[in-house]
Amino acid sequence: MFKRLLLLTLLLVLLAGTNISAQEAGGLVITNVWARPTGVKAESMGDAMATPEATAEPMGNAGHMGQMHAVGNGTVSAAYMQITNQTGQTVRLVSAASTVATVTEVHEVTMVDNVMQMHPVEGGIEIPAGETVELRPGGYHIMLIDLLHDLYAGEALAVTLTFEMADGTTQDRIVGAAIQDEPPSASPLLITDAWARPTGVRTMNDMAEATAEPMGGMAHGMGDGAVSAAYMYIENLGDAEDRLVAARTDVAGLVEIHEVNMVDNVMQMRPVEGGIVLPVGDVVELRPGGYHVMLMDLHHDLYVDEAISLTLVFESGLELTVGVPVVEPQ
Ligand SMILES: [Cu+2]
Repeated sequence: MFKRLLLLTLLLVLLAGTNISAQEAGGLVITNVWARPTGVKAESMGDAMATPEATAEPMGNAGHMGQMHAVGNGTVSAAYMQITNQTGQTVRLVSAASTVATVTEVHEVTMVDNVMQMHPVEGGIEIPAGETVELRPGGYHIMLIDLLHDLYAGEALAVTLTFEMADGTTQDRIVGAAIQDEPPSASPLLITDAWARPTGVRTMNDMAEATAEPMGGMAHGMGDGAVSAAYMYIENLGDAEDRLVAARTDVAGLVEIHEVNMVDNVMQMRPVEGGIVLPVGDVVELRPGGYHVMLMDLHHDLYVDEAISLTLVFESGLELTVGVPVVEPQ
């Protein structure tokens, strides 16, 4: 009886909620999000960002500078990505925010008198309908100024992007940036709209009692045993079928590719035999109540505004590491 209760509880947690996706909205497709580690800043950031001259001058006004040094450690990093606009109207990336940095700005690098400078983009980055804008080293980037802690390769951070739509309204999108030294390499598989469920009860009041204690120890017999799940879209742009067969992350002791199905009128979830098939040209959705990447035996709680690094392993041998923001189901 108790065991059944646990199972139901787990399912409730995993079924509740869904997230708005670019594909569903026909909206903004944001991919290949990554950010520089800070540990080897001097070597990897390049002249524009690593040298004292570069970071001291162009970054902003006096008030901004004052703010910079009040809280964090003065270290900077930058996040990059590709944004494809499928909304049918021109949009602008007008601002960004991240909990890892005291100040987050939308920047560009320009040459002024043969000197590279970076500065906030006036009016934001314009993304015409149907086009892709790339944020990359030496060009547009999300500047993370005065970090609250160092960024290490193999981890991830969450960035909230605010877009201004043609009608003047704004739309926020939360993305995860994988922290790594190099840009993601081109891949036939496109991962978008990844998110993971927060753990702990503080974000899900109605499930407080149900999720409070027993899930882990009982279910898996190790660690504090909290569970979560990650969801996303995977589009196969290649010319061969592939399969998502496994995944791994530092934050979980056990990661499995799961599906939910009905057995004798009872919802159950279980590992997907042979992995999730990714047909050529198709977009496969991992979502609550369906396919998901099950994160078990978490080493620590997952909180909103953070992100985890998740490596997806495919049958073809391809491995993709993505940043997955922790987001409350909507
Ligand atoms: Cu599961």
